[in-house]
Amino acid sequence: MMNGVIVIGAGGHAKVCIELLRAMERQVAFCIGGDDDAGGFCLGVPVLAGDAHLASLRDRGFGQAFVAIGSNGLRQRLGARALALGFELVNAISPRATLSPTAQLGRGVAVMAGAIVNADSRIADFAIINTAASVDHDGHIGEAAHIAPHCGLAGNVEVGARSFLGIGTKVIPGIVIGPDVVAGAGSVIVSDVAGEARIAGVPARTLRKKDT
Ligand code: JB3
Repeated sequence: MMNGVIVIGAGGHAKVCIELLRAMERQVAFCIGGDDDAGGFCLGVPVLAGDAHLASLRDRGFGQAFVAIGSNGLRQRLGARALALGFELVNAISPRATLSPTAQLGRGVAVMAGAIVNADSRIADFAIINTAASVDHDGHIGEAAHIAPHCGLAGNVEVGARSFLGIGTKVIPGIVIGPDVVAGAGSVIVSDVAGEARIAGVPARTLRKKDT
């Protein structure tokens, strides 16, 4: 098997994840950008334009991939596509993150510098625990959810699949946030949140159902 990781995505999030992988002593062989990506390089990694390259790279013997795209829905779809092609999805974990020994991580998970994942938490496939965010004990972060930098989740908080908690969001203990929720920067969430809601404020209030 060719030993370089294939990073899917070639933008700002990919830069961060490439550095996480390098900090884990992993080599990144190629980035795959969108069909209209200009190609070139992403932090020195050659960029191929278009996901059609995934199958040929797999055929050439590359077996490990990481999806580094901030869009939660697209990251989830591309993760499923990579798995279907036979790629193993690795995790990108900063050596400066703090992971409890009882925390369980899925596949294709990113945990950035300064982030903390505490006891008995479960982080599902393709989730992002971004810079200096914290998930406290018994937290459950759903598939392809994104906990943005400096978020603070108290104990027993559940975040649904593909939900996005914007930078600096705080969540009190025991709150359940449904799937496909968007919480604006600095939200303070003190009550459960229905799926697809868009919320913001202190305390956070529903702005409107997420645009369909
Ligand atoms: O907020 C923080 C700390 N980071 C953000 C991150 C989580 O999400 C960051 O600031 C951005 O808001 C976003 O990062 P991302 O996804 O890298 O955004 P951008 O810099 O716009 O790059 C998007 C990348 O996805 C580009 O390289 C596109 O070519 C690529 N892309 C778009 N559609 C795709 C596709 N790549 C593949 N392989 N397939 C696609 O369908």
